[in-house]
Amino acid sequence: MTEPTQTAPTQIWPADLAARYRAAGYWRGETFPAMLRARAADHPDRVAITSGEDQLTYGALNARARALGAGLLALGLVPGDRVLIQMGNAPCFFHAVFAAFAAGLVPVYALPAHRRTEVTHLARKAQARAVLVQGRIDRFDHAAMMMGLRADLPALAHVIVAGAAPEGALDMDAIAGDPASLPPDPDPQAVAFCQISGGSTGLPKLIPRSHDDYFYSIRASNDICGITERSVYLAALPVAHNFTMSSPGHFGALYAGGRVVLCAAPMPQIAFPLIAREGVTITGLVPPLALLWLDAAQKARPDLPTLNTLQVGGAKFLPESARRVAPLLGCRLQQVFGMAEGLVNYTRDDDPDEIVTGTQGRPISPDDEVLILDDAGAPVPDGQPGNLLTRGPYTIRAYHDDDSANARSFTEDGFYRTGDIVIRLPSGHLVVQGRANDQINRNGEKISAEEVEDLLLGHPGVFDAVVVSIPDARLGERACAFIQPRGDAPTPTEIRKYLRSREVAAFKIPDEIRMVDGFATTAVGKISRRQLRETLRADVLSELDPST
Ligand code: OOB
Repeated sequence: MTEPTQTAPTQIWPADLAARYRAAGYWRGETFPAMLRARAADHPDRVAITSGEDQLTYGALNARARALGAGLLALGLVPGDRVLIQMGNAPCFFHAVFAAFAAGLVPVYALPAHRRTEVTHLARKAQARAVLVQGRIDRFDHAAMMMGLRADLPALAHVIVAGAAPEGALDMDAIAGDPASLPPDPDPQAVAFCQISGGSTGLPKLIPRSHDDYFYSIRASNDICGITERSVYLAALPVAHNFTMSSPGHFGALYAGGRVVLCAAPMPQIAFPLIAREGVTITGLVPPLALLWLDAAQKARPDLPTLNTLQVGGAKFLPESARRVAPLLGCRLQQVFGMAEGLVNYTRDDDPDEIVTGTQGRPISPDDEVLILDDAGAPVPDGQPGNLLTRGPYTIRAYHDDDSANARSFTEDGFYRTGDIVIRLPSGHLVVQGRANDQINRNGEKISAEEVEDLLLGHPGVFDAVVVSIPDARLGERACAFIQPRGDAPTPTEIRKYLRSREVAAFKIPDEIRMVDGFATTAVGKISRRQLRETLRADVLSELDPST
């Protein structure tokens, strides 16, 4: 197996734009290790993170991060090395991430739902030298999974486990070194960490984010969302997701000297009492969860006097649901339309109600350049749907080590093709209409139709497969796989079992599996998969609603 290039991830903006972003005060030279050190020096005894009965102060978080960071270097890791981090909403995530920052290591975030296929891909692509993993998340044994994939990852020197470490792995709690051995703070333009893309083709891509660009998005998000040292942010969605991390998320709360409350599961019966007990002021949800919260609130009005803002994002929140937020939860709704690649849009506190319920907000920065283009690349007027392209002071210019994705996803002058179809209103607010490409947004989790088709084709009984998104009242969208069998048709149960055996994230297993005799072809026998997906999707839609 050939390994990819050994080069470390970078993120480079053209010099003239970089100079402009610096002159405008967006890029201020802040870095993650310096930020936590400063907060710990300013208010060491203030609680930074609450998790169940555990309270972690800024001072304790900084001290543990520095000792662990020094211990990681003592293991032979060197600044610039990538470390894959797969942890849930637990204090160990913050220890691991800030330890990596202190040591100049570059975290690459995997989501808890990721399994062998995704984790191997990410670790290989990043050339990760260590993984830091929570032993178990929701009863799944991540430590065992990591031990099992070591053989596939020659660059991986250490598996470090928070919780019970299996034989051959290191116990994260037992790792400590002398903070005097930590390196100087990194270059603020250097890559702080890699986020991962939702993507519409293949496995997730690595998104290198610099200290400078990320801190700008955090600071500006804090301003827009009114985050101060009195704010209490409930991390209900996974902490490694960009929404939960920086919009304004837990990093925003820590930046402001506020408090982060970790929620083990985002169900209303767990979250409502936690909000009341901890005085939570703001939290963020994907639409399906927001619907659960709204229905729960309708049944038993919760008393959540401290909750100012419920953010909803990651997928489209329909106006009908959006209008229920203020009356039922007694707080303001904020819509958030963002992407791990950069651009984040928010509705603002002083926006009229119909803008808050009917749009997905407007960009953070006056220097977020937004283009809405037709398929031929010509600008479309406000009010008309078009493809959203963007560039700006916190939107990446390239994925890590992926020439073909970069050629597809970025224009020559550095605009990122988001793949989203949006309408821009004269006020600058964006209304998301859907996706231009074949991505399924299931519960806020992004699924590449192509990736699942590819997995299905690996089954000996599958001759061809097409995966489409279907609107779903609960999930927003669900995945439907059409399968043309080879020989005896496998049953949907067999197909699901097969996909599980391929060790992919469970959210990628299609919700619906239909067997078909064959797929339409054109006169010359060619089929555009894109068109095929559209046709099949239209068939299902007309079945669901014969009037269309
Ligand atoms: C967030 O980030 P990703 O990288 O998981 O997904 C980005 C994609 C967008 O391109 C869009 O297709 C969809 O998710 N999306 C929305 C949306 N927010 C994201 N579609 C409709 N309405 C919305 N409000 O999902 C993300 C990152 C930072 C903040 C918030 C969400």
